[in-house]
Amino acid sequence: MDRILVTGGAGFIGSNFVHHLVARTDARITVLDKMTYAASREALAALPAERVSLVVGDIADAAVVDPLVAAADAVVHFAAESHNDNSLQDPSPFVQTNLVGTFTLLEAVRRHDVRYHHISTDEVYGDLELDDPARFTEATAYNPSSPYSSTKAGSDLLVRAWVRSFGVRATISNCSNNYGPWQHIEKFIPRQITNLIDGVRPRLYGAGLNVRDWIHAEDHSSAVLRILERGAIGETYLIGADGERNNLETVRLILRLMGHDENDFDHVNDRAGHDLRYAIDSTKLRTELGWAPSFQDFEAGMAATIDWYRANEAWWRPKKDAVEAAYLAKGQ
Ligand code: NAD
Ligand code: TDX
Repeated sequence: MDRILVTGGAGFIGSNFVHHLVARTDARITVLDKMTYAASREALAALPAERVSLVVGDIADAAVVDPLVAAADAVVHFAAESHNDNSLQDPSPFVQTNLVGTFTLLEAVRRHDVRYHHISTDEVYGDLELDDPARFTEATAYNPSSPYSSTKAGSDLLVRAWVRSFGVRATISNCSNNYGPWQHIEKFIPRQITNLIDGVRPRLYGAGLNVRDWIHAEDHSSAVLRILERGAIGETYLIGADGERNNLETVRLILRLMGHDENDFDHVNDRAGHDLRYAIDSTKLRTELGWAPSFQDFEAGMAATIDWYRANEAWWRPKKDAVEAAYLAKGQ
């Protein structure tokens, strides 16, 4: 695979994956990104121009997508509207990008017989009870809760249909919650870190007992590359690093690492339809493809992430007021 098209490569995880490809392969990479509010050119700025080029365009625009797919050996599809809270305010761009955009890419890879990897989320499986010992596996039934997760679930089902009906050479991965550098400050962990830098108390939805299964974005990238290189066509792989903890524990860890009392946070309005718990069983990926995560010390990963947000205030500062104003208007 000499030429790889990465959609959403200017976003949080997509940009991490582009860095990963540059470091671990000889591929030339084209990023196709609409440069929405969630994208950053800065995340790609350090990369060599002879290896990485950026095309600004919409994955739902077939005229843009078709020649880029025709020129690629593989497509890795990260582009999405990615934030649950935004999907509750206005589902429309989620339907357009996550469903129509994926459909547009699938039609192009079908036309040109190009290998395709589809990035998805564990949220397609809905949620688990807090006291349920089970974790999600590749056999868990789809049961999404939000406009975001239902459009991601729909996009996965389109991929499965294009594999079965048209013989598209695709794989799918469903990953748990990512953290690390370049994550938009609308998301839970960077929102609390940047609040504390601003002297504002962290804000926990509801009681804070909801469990998320955290993985470092770098481990997500290494798993995706492994699946791209060795995954079996038509298969789904769950990606997770055994990182379950509830939001209350995560907020307390951030407070402690940033030198505050662990109780210096506020409970705010809960999210509508808030999923209780996500948990990934990644046995298939580990045993069949020999993948293992590198970042297993969540506290060390969090400390490095805090350092990164402290050092990169110029990147997030211009976004902060608008993000907080939108949350405060909802009592969050
Ligand atoms: P992000 O919001 O940080 O980045 C999304 C990128 O997609 C942005 O650069 C944006 O400009 C681009 N984009 C949006 N609409 C587009 C369009 N119509 N055409 C072209 N580009 C468009 O998201 P992220 O957190 O990096 O997530 C990337 C992918 O990983 C998504 O598919 C998401 O569902 C999936 N995922 C995310 C997580 C997580 O914890 N963040 C976990 C599992 C899976
Ligand atoms: O201020 C907050 N306070 C709070 O308690 C915010 C922004 C969130 N939360 C809670 C809600 C969730 O239980 O923290 C948890 C994590 O919230 P998000 O960062 O919004 O992530 P989540 O909704 O779990 O979805 C994420 O993981 C799966 C990504 O945004 C998705 O793109 C991915 O598919």
